[in-house]
Amino acid sequence: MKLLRSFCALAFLVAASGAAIAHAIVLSSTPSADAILKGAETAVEIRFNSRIDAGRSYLKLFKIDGDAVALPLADSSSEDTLKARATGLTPGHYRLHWQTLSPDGHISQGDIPFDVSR
Ligand SMILES: [Cu+2]
Repeated sequence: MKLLRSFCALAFLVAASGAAIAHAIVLSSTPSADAILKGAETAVEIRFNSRIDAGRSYLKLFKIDGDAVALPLADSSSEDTLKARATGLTPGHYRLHWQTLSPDGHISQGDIPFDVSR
């Protein structure tokens, strides 16, 4: 038990000292959190504070009380941005779920809620 505890402390120290290659944090997003959109389509773009591994990242769009909408990643010209296009949107509440792998080997994930209005 003592060994396990000191291992965790070491892992924490290693993680803390790796702050220069920190895991991905969202700097900005389209749609922005709690945005209210109109129309059936929107560009999706999430920019992170660091380079991300797009091949090990994904976006999923869920409609609250509805079906998940597949959201294939589009080619992004910059290494810190995930891009996609959401189509077939109908009015309601949505949750954009993102997951990505950053250079420090950490998986980060989060949700961006938004609404589509009539
Ligand atoms: Cu990290």
